Amino acid sequence: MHTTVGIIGGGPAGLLLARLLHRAGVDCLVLESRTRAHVEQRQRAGMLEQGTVHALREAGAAARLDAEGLVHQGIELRFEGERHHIDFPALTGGRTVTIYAQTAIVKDLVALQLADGPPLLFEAEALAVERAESERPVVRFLHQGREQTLTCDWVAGCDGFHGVSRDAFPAGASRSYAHEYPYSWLGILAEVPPSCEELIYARSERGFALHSMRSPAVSRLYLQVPNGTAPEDWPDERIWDELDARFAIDADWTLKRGPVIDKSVTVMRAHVHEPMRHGRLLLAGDAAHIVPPTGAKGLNLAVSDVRLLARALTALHRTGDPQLLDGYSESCLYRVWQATRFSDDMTRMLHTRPDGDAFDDRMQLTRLRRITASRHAAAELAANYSGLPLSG
Ligand code: RFL
Ligand code: PHB
Repeated sequence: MHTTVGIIGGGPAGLLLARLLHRAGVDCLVLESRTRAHVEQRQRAGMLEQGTVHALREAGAAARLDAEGLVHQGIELRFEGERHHIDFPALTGGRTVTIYAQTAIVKDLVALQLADGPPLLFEAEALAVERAESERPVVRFLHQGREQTLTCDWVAGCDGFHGVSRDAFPAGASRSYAHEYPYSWLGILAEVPPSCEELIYARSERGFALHSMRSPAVSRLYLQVPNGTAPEDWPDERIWDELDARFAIDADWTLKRGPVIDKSVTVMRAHVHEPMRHGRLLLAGDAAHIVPPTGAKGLNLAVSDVRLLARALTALHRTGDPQLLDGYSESCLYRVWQATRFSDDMTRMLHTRPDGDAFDDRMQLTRLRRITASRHAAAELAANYSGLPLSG
């Protein structure tokens, strides 16, 4: 088997890259280790920057997003019994964000790809990328019980944090920066209309809570919990009581309760792998970097990586000019580090540390007060949250 660009991973990064390359006339093939049902149901992100929406439109994959996506004008910060609206359009010169589930993006992209290509193989697990330094890198993979090889001109490692692409970087050719936070998120999906119009980021002495949504009928909520927490430790009643306590404000407001249809725990970590290219192997999305979800950046970074990668591979294919590809890693990493910094700031400002003291509490509140009191500080948050421009 041979293809121009072998794509490992059929998550948002791999699927969108395949779509963009296919439309530009660049031959490619996607290997996804899991089943279609699994990738379409994995509960994850929901907040899209304007640039992400634009990229999905450019890829011809935004028909349902345009019909069903919920456009938000900002977020709400809650602390000390008060609510504060951060108005994105007013602070950023008109930018907004859109709520649309990652599961829906994946379903839309899978449907397009199965309808008119490029090829997408489910239950095809990449085992290793070999000869990345050569002109003809090879992906060894397991499909239908047989080990097979895919020879490529280029390999795109879009196989997420637990994938195998990163392993093809020889020791000494790369460096990883990692941080694990001393808390996790318990996330639930509930069949109940959201109790708010915009996302609520709440800081309380009991810990962080986030109210998000998936549609006018489905709410998505998160609670900060200790590392090592099992979802079974939290019966539904306990979750709703704790959310009530953390979202409590002095004004009249109630959190609507409903049937919980999904419950899971996510560890909070940051991880950046540098560089994002080794020879003819290029990493994109979670395969190269993970940020804590408090800044809602992971999916958006995956999309901005593949926009740059599709552009670079298309330029090479059309004109033979490798300049964009040579600059790929550096162009991505500026934005990756800025998003990591922003996500880290949001995380530290809103979560209580298990070993925190009264001074830490005051510093968090002082940071929050600065944002709600200063237009300049609020504009900094709004610009980062709604998305930095693609380059620089
Ligand atoms: P994915 O989605 O992990 O996809 C990688 C794919 O590769 C496959 N794979 C392999 N395939 C073949 N061979 C192998 N050896 C393979 N190994 C793995 C996997 O099965 C999978 O299908 O990575 P990708 O495409 O880079 O996309 C990244 C995003 O999924 C991720 O960054 C976001 O979900 C992060 N995130 C959020 N991002 C946002 O921008 N906004 C948000 O609001 C947001 N909220 C979140 C989040 C992530 C969360 N969790 C669960 C970590 C909320 C949560 C709770
Ligand atoms: C989500 O809707 O899942 C979501 C939204 C914002 C975040 C994290 C997760 O910061």
